[in-house]
Amino acid sequence: MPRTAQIHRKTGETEIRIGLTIEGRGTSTIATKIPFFDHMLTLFARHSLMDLDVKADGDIEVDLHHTVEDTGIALGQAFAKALGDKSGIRRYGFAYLPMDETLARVVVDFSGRPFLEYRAPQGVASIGGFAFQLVEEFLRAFSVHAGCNLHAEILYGRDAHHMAEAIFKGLAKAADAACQIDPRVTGIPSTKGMLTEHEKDKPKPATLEVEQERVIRL
Ligand SMILES: [Mn+2]
Repeated sequence: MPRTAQIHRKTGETEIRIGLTIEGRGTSTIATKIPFFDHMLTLFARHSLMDLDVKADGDIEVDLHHTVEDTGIALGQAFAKALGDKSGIRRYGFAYLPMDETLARVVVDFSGRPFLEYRAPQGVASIGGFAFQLVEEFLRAFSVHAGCNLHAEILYGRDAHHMAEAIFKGLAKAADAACQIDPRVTGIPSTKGMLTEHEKDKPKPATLEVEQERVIRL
């Protein structure tokens, strides 16, 4: 049975609808009103070979930040829901992703323990109005809500478009590998016996960070 999830998330700033099918073909319908972000999510679907529909209606007249972050939250929630208790998955995935002069490395563990380690050059130019910083905001929101440990690095690169694209494609390849069912895996691939987040195990820093972001928004 294909692993799928539908997410509908509505706040005063954004309304996001996501449909995700892990056993997909890489097809997508993406409409976020942010052309570069549509480009990134389209290629995420294409290279993860998952099917992805995203409709985001956000307050882009204020800034692109809310729409990008909230789409990251909703996509993370879609992964968490579609993966369920994660029985039989490979759990870990990684990719080196070249894009002309840029090389990105993305490593993911769907551990239930959210953590983002992000390393990219400072002061990277905006991409047609899309601040490069938004890539990190998206990844943080995704990792917190998917419950994954995510390491995303630009090993080297110069072009902002290539650096963003290499990260999204790398995330696609790493997530695809990690979400695959390995027939040799019996049950949940953890010696703890669980990979889903329990209330008492919720990492305080990540939770606080999200709450702080909400406050800053006000
Ligand atoms: Mn491109």
